Amino acid sequence: MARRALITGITGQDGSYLAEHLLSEGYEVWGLVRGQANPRVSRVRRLLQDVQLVRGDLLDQGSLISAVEKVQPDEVYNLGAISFVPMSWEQAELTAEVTGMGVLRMLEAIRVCSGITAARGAGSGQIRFYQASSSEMFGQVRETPQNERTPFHPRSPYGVAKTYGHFLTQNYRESYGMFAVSGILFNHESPRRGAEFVTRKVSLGVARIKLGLATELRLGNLEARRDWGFAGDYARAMRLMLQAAEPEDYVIGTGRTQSVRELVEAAFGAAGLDWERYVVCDQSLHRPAEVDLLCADPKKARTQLGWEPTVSFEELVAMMVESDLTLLAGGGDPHQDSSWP
Ligand code: NAP
Ligand code: G4F
Repeated sequence: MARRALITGITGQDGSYLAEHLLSEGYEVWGLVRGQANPRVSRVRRLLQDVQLVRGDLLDQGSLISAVEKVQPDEVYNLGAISFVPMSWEQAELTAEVTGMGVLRMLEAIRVCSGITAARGAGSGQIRFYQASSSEMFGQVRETPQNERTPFHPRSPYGVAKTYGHFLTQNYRESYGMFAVSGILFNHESPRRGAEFVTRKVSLGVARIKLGLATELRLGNLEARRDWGFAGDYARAMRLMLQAAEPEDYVIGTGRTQSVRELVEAAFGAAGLDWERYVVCDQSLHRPAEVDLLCADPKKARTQLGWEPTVSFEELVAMMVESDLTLLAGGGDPHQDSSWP
């Protein structure tokens, strides 16, 4: 019988790639969607016709219990979150509730629906749980590159909320014997990335300038460094973690790091433009506390899961610029659901 997966965050970038991957692996895939008439659901319906939808919200414990009862999943992937770091300063409490407490509610839904207690434990045939942890937890990094043993020092309310979810996942594994794991994922991008994140902001900015739709691109800190990979590669890693013999946490990244300045140079270069003529540094886009440098050590994932990234930084940037040039040249609107390639 096909394995059944429940994905929270199905309307987001990662939810779409994970759903496609699981469908290709023969899974029956269910996506949790929130809201009375969530406009982003049409994306899922258009792109992922075989995904079944169930209503629920990470803010609502009862809805998660109902969703788990209805779907009876073998695997739950908790990707739902407020994921944009700057928003976590503006709405810190909501971020804590969704990105942090949402993990507790999802784990509790699984525990209650499975009849797990500390005395009885999880046993075999249990629901396997994946938590979308983040390299933002490393924050002000204590060592480079960062691996599974690097201490955390989060620098934003988002990073703090993710750190809570991370330790809680570990705690449910230790307290109840649940197969609960965290993927500590470094930044991953794609043509489906939200327009507010820097890679997509840059690829859209380049496309607008190239097509004569804009004359400048305003950015914040150009010196921050990130380990950027392709989202499709990272979706494969999520599934692999839930197929492992033992529940363990893994760092997922490329092992390379680039500055925002290098990203900008590569993206404008891909369109034959000189970035220095168009980029304007805007102090108001700097963050109250910055994560200066992220660089993964993905050795454990490589040796234990056989996971490797397949798309280089240069290929990723070129893919995003090309996609946005095609989108905007065809009159597409990046904020419309129909824009997803
Ligand atoms: P994304 O595109 O921003 O998607 C976030 C998803 O969370 C959306 O589907 C959103 O659904 C859902 N969501 C928000 N509030 C919710 C709520 N109250 N209840 C249920 N769902 C809710 O993020 P992403 O890039 O795909 O990232 C997926 C996960 O990985 C997130 O947890 C993120 O923090 C984490 N992560 C991402 C990266 C990265 O580089 N992309 C790296 C490390 C970790 P709506 O349509 O309802 O808003
Ligand atoms: O693209 P970003 O907004 O991503 P950030 O903050 O690294 O977070 C992303 O990756 C995390 C994993 O490490 C995820 F957990 C999280 O959910 C999200 O997906 O910013 C990247 C860097 C920052 O240092 C920021 O200061 O780019 C810098 N930056 C410079 N100018 C900018 C801008 N970021 C944005 N969004 N917009 C700018 O104009």
